Amino acid sequence: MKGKIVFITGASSGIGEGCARKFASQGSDLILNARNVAKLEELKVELEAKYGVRICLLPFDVRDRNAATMALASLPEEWKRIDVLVNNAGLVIGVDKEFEGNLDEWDIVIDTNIKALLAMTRIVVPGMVERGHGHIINIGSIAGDAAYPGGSVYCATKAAVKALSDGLRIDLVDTPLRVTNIKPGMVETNFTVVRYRGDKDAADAFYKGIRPLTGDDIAETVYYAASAPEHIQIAEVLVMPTYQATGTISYKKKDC
Ligand code: 8X3
Repeated sequence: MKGKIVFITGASSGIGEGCARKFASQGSDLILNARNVAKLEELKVELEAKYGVRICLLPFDVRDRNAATMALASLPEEWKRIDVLVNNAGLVIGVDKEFEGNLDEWDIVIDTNIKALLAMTRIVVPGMVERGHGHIINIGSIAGDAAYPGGSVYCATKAAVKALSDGLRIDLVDTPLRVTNIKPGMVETNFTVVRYRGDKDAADAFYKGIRPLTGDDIAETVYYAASAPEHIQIAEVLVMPTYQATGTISYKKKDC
């Protein structure tokens, strides 16, 4: 992966940040996107100094299609040759029942998890097809496999990520491009704090009694898929902590 250009959305924290660290440690050059410019700049300074890689920052809200188009178009030619697109930006707000939740919050979730992922794919993949080279790695979720209580809309968006990944793989079947859907189970990141609308105690309680995965753990799987030999397409990976069995069944120890 040395010298490859890897574009990561939502790179300022969690799985996205983990991916930035992992790919940089293996010598890849990075295009990092997120809204938090200060965090991106910090990451750029740290990873460039540590690994001697080049990092280009593209701060924009992935939901803003025009900003995304303009940002990508503004890249210098050498940076436009993206080898790997990691569609990571995603979120959930609230744990409401489908008939009780806030439609404006659900707009944000649907626009980010589905429409922005689709837009990034639409913007980046034509160049990959033209160059005959590229890998699209979507961060789906175990939530896309089956709905669970309080997760209706989020689960629907991640089921959509699976369908978009499978559909893209079909549409690219006569090309050397690869498409991967990584489906994490319980991962402890700021994601859960946002899910509980900033209630850190509720987020901590969610992981009590089980050792969740970290963003770095998922980054290992993303890297595994990206670095597999060209003739191997890791289509889908479900990654859970030990002691988790499904989206709703996990074993939580009482005293830890
Ligand atoms: C997040 C994983 O288990 O909260 O995609 O659905 S889970």
